[in-house]
Amino acid sequence: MTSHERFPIRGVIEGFYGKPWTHEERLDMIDFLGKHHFNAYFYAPKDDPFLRERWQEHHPSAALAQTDRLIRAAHKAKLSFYYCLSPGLNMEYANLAHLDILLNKYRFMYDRGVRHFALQFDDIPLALLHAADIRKFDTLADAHAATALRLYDQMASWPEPVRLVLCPTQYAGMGNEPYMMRLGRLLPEEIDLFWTGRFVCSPFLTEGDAVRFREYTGHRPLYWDNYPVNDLAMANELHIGPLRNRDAGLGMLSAGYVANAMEQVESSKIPLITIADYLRDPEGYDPLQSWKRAVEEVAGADDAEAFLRFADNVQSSFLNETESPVLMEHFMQFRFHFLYGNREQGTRELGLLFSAMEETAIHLLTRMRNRKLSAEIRPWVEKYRHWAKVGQTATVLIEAGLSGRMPQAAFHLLRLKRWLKRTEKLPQKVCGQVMPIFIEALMQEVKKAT
Ligand code: LOG
Repeated sequence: MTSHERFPIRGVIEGFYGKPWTHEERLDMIDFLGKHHFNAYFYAPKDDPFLRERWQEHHPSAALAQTDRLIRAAHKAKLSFYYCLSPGLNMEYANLAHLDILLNKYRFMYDRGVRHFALQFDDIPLALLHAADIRKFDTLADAHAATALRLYDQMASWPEPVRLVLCPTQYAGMGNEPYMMRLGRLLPEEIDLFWTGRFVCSPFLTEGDAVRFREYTGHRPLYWDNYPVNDLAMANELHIGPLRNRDAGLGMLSAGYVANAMEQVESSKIPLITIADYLRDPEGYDPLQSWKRAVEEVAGADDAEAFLRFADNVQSSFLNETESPVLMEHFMQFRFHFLYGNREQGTRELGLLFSAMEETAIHLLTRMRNRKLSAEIRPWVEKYRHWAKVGQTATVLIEAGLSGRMPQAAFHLLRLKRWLKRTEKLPQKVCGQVMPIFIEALMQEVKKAT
C-alpha cells in the first residue's frame, strides 16, 4: 500500500435538511473549524434551492457576495471550501446541455477561487428516470460515472488543479452493492466516494468494513458520518454527546472523515470538538474526557458543570443508547433506601435531586453566558425542567404517603398526573425512559397502597 496521510480530508458538511445556517453562523463555524484541526468545509445545505432543486439556475447576486466572503474566510482558515451540487432530482445525464450547465456552475465558483467540488447524488431514486438516459446507460451507476468523468475531464483543462468528490446514491451499506461496485470500478481512485458506513446513521465504523469497501469499490471510503446531524426523523434529539465507536485505524484506511452537522450550529460545536480530538489522535481518544473539555470550551468554564448535569440526560442517539446514567444511579439508591433503609432520608435526597434539576434548568435558561447555546437548547431544557416538576410532585406524594396523610397524597397524585401529561406532550427526547420508568414504578406502589 502506498504511504498515506491519516485522515487526509477532515471536514464538516453543512448537509442537513432544514433551515440552512446564516452567513454569520457560517463565518463563525469556518473560524471554529480552522482552530480545531479541520481542513475542509462542505457547503451543501439540502434546502439551498440553488444547489439542488433549482441547480440549473444562477445563485442570486446577494448570495454570491456572501459566498465570496465565505471562500476567502475558508482559505484564510486553511480550509478547503467544497462547493457541492446535487443535480440528481431531475438531471438528464445523456443531455449535453445539462452537463454544460452543471460544468458552468462549477466553473463559476472556480473563477471565484473554489478548487474543491462535490457532485452529490444522495436521496434520489436508484432507477434512471428519463427515456434518453434509459436508452444510453445500462445502469444509474454508468450514468453517474459518465457524468463525473466528463466533468472531471473538463475540469482538468482549467488552469489550476481541482479535486472532485462524489456522493453515490447508495451511500450506505457494505460497498458490494452492484451500483456501488460498478461506480467504484468506473471512477479513478482520485475521485473520492462518500460513504456513511453500513447504515445511514452507523452505530459503528470499523476497520474491517473500510478494508472490504476498498476491495469492493477500488476506493478508500470518504466517510460521511451522519453525526451530530439531527434532521428529519431525529429532529427531537439533540446530539450533544461525544463521538463514539469509530475504530482507531480508520485514518489510514480512508480518504478522510466528514461530519454532517446539526442545524443547531452552536450546539454542534460540542460533538465537533470531540470529533476533532478523535481525528487528531484516534488511538488516544477518550470520549468522556474529550466531551468534558468540549463542554468547557463551548459552554464556558462557569457553566460547564450545569451544562453537563443537563447533557447527561440528552445524549442518547444511534451512537449511545444509555440515557441519564446519573439519574438512574440516584433512582437505584432511592430504591435501596426505600426497601431496606431509611425511607425518610431516601425521600429527602430524592427531593434535593429534583430541586437541583430545576435549578440547573433555570440556570441554563436564564444565566448561561453563551446565549446562543442557551437559545438553541431551550426546548430540551424546558422538557428537563418539566421532568424536574414531575419528580418534585412525585416526591411530595411519597412523603404524604409515608406519613399516612392520605387526603394530601390523593391531591398530590392528581398534580403528578397533570404534570406528567404536560411533560409527555413535549416531543423533545430528554431522560429517555428513565423518568417514565421511575414514575411507573411509583404508580404501582400507589396502587398497592390503595
Ligand atoms: C442525507 C443527509 C441527511 C442525512 C440524515 C446522506 C448522504 N444524505 O438519508 O443530507 O442529513 O441522511 O438524515 C441523508 O446522508 N439521507
